[in-house]
Amino acid sequence: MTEPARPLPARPSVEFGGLARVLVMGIVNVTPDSFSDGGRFLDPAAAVAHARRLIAEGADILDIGGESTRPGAAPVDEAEEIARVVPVIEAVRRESDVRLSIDTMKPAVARAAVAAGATMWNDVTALAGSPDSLPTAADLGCEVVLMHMQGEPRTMQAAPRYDDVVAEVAAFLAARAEAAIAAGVAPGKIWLDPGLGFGKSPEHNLALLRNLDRIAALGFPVLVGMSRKSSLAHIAGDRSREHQRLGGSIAAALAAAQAGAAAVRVHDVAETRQALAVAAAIGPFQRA
Ligand code: HH2
Repeated sequence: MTEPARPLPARPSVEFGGLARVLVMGIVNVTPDSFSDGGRFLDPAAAVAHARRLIAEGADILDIGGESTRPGAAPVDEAEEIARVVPVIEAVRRESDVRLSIDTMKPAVARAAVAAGATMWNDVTALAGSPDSLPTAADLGCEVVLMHMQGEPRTMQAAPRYDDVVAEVAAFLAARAEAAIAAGVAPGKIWLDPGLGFGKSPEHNLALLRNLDRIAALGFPVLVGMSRKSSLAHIAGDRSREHQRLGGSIAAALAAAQAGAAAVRVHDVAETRQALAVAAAIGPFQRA
């Protein structure tokens, strides 16, 4: 006999034992060339429809980007990047109060995005991309994600090298948090991100995931993004394409949550939320 269909709660709770829920940041790439979904959401209407879908799937934050950071990606000029992201941010803001993050290296783009309704600046250069980045972040008063990258997007995957990847990434992030605070960013607005895949081999990414507690111990919420990245195929020893890496992406998200991440940055929101909910129900995450 089949059970009668019961409506599921729109957003299954994963709060167990008073532990904070791991937030899910959904990715909206308004680009022609992002590594896994480039070109799919370059049209603003398609990007807004995608944002709507991720919100319905339970995204806590949307990360909207107008420039790909994949190895070898072509740089985008400021006006073009603003023209890509601002209409999408405005349209989403008009219909939802979901938290919006702008994924950009450029202070002028961050400023335009915040004016349009974003409240978080996700910067893969950790506010070191321009001399204006730190003062702009302080002036905007928004949350900031400081991410570690070795090298620059064009060449970062050529030959990443560290003596001790975990210690070096942690020291860099601590120094950038200090620089942000010295520039006037409120400590409570700062997030850190180890930057998986940004000048990191698969082994470097694994070491960072295994030792994420050392980054969480710096005292700021940690964001982790491993979704669909090529390391997953290397680690699994398969030839999967980006959209075939959901299993690996979820495994990495669960490991990050277990190690104390405050949020995971993912393409597949519904599936990640489901995995986090089930894992948390089985055994609460050990939180730092
Ligand atoms: N990864 C990407 C882009 N931005 N930001 C943070 N904080 N952490 C990450 O791991 C991260 C990021 C790469 O993913 P995606 O946006 O899908 O690709 P692309 O840069 O090609 O647009």
